[in-house]
Amino acid sequence: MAAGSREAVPPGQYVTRDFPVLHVGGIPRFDPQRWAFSIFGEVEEPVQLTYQEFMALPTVRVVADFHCVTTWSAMGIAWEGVAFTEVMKRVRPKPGARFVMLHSEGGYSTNVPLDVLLDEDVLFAYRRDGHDLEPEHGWPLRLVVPKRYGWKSAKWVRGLEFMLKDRPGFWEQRGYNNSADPWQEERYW
Ligand SMILES: Nc1nc2c(c(=O)[nH]1)N[C@H]1C(S)=C(S)[C@@H](COP(=O)(O)O)O[C@H]1N2
Ligand SMILES: [Mo]
Repeated sequence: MAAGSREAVPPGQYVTRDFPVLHVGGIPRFDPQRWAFSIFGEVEEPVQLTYQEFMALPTVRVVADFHCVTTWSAMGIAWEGVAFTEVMKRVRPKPGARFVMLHSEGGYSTNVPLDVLLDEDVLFAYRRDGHDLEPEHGWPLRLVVPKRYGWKSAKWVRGLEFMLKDRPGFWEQRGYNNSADPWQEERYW
């Protein structure tokens, strides 16, 4: 580390130089012909985007740290993809639909309040540090929510469900904290 540079990590985290792989289950196979991104639940009109349509959306680049609840932090990752706010331009949630469930290939899910997702650093990423995401890191598309622990950053994401009431996702049902702010050490219930 260069003299004078200090990386700020949340309490209880250590900095790792590499980017570990962490998930439950296998790595799904990607078929661009069958892949679709679905927006459903409490919306005025459900939306489906094909892979081509999703890839045609305007792109952003976000540099952010990534904190896993198992205590590793990967610093300064450069993500490229589509801003959550960009996707929101195509959705009309019903009044009061303030919660979102992210759905991934293979049944993984995680819940995040809509106001957290509307942060400008939240994106659907398909590139990292100048190359396409590797299959194990979520190719062809993953969510990235830098201000929450890593389990909210759903890999192989395929859909957004809008909800009137909050509902726990995969890890949230298994004792992980609903809010998951690393700076508050919101790890488990
Ligand atoms: N679909 C899916 N996404 C997932 C997970 C998972 O098990 N399945 N694990 C989460 C957890 S706990 C972390 S820390 C990050 C890890 O991302 P990485 O494997 O790219 O480092 O992915 C998150 N996204
Ligand atoms: Mo994690």
